[in-house]
Amino acid sequence: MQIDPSHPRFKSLKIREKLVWGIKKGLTHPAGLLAHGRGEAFDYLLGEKTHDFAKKAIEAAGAYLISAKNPIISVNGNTSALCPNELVGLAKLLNCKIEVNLFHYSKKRVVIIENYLSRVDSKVILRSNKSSKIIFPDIASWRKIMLKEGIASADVVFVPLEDGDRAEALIRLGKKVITVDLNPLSRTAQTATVTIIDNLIRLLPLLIKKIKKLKMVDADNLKSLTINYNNKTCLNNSLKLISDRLKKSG
Ligand code: PTJ
Repeated sequence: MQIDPSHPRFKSLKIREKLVWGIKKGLTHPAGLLAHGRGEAFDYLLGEKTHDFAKKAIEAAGAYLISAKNPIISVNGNTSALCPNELVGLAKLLNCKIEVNLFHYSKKRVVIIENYLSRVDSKVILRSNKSSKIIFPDIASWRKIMLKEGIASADVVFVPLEDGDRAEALIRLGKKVITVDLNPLSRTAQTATVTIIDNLIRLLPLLIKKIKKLKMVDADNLKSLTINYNNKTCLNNSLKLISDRLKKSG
């Protein structure tokens, strides 16, 4: 659909179109539109801005990712369609791999997403047909399939738009989980080590910029950024912001 750039919701409409395109190409699952709609609703309540609590989370996320021995980026049909260049850019910056891990699993869609991201840079894509798979039985969805050289052996997992079940399982396995979720009440948001409450599209360029800066910081200072970070405070601050905005408009 042709969208007039002067439309007041131009940006938001463009993003929707990208996901619709993602469905046509077989990257995104139709349920991805529902997930996106939920995200949009929370983004609206948050004023479609990157707030201080998100900036704090971005800093902690950067510190965890740089300090990690074996970080990994886990992507799904929404994130791959929305931000392919930024996800690959982040992987290159961190010298880590991207693993496709799907809720609505199909082998075909995994390969379509791997091929799509490989067009940006194939070196950072962990290919499912070249890595052995590990099944984590205590995850009640197809997200239980993980690659041995990827999520299974990672110490820090960056997993935007996650579902709560796997976030909990990854934490139980002793991994640090960094997620992106516009809904501060979701089980993922409440469970993760670091929850960035912001739109993936807005925050990825900020995370990349922050990591470039944090690369100059020594290990002790990176450690104190992670130790001093309080995810609960960030979640509470986001809820307070939503509540204040609602009160003001009432
Ligand atoms: O490609 P698949 O099969 O792995 O499926 C991916 C989806 C996203 C459909 C699947 O993981 C799913 O159903 O996710 P949920 O449980 O609906 O959770 C998605 C969360 O992401 C919701 O809490 C939304 O608020 C949030 N969200 C959606 N779009 C964005 C977002 N958060 C940040 N930025 C967004 N652009």
